[in-house]
Amino acid sequence: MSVMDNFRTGHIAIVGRPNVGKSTLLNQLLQQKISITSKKAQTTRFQINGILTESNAQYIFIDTPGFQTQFSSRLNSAMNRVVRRSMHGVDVVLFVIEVMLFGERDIVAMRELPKDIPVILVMNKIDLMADKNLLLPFTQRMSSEFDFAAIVPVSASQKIQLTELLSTIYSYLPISQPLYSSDEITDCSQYLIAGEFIREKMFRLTGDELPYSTAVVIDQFIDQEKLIRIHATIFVGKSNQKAIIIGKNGEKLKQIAMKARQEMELLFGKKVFLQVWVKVKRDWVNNEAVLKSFGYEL
Ligand SMILES: Nc1nc2c(ncn2[C@@H]2O[C@H](COP(=O)(O)OP(=O)(O)OP(=O)(O)O)[C@@H](O)[C@H]2O)c(=O)[nH]1
Ligand SMILES: [Mg+2]
Repeated sequence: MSVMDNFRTGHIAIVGRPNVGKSTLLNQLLQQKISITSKKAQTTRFQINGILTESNAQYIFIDTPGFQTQFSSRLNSAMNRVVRRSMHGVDVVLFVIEVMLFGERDIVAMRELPKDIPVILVMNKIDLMADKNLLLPFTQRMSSEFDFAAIVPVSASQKIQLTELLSTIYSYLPISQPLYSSDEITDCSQYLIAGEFIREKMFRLTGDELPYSTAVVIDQFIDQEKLIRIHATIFVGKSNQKAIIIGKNGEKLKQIAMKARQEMELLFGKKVFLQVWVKVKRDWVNNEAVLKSFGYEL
């Protein structure tokens, strides 16, 4: 019997309420940034797939938007549909929470968990725990909340216990040949990732001034031999938000575009020429036509 006969491959959905560190976990497991992260809740909007291939297994991770419980725009309902759909047909679900913080919004997200697929509880951000003695009672409490297949405390950002998490996931993966070649990191389009990288830089460089209601549309994506040409438009809800993004003498927008371009070049392995515009589109989070143009199924 060869090694390949024992090879395991499976799909793993990463779910949980906003801001628990799902995307950070994905990036750290892959050791490559493909999913955007921020201090703000509701950062991830689309399903982002990341592929990790090791000598004995291929893990296909599905990062999802944080499960929305607080606001009820059409965008939020569309994001929740993305989460629900992502759990269909996977081999394992990672339900991520912040250690010691298990609240109403986690409970609402937990109700969505499948009963017929192994669910691993990932208690993230253990680096923030002052008193490690509290871990055991918290773990015991969590094991009474749901029939978890396993419970693993980790710190995604500090890379604590990620190897343990991987070997726990491994034990639930089916024996199967890899579906992707070992150098593939994501099957998401560069088009989608380019838009996400711009959105992340916008979050980071505008601080708290900018509300959640911004979106990025890629108008043009031309992949040439040595260069990718990208034209993008940032949509905001109000004209004062447009001013915040553009900044004094256009400096802020220049910074956003420069930083996004640098990360794209790193991931795409090519030079990128990026031009970004800002436009006002009122209440787009409830606009069916706009949401459809962003690729949501309504
Ligand atoms: N201290 C600490 N912070 C973390 C850890 N993991 C993630 N974070 C931080 O938590 C915040 C949210 O992280 P994200 O990865 O964007 O969270 P998310 O669950 O993907 O959020 P949504 O996409 O909005 O649902 C960021 O500021 C991260 O730096 C961790 O292990 N320890
Ligand atoms: Mg995220």
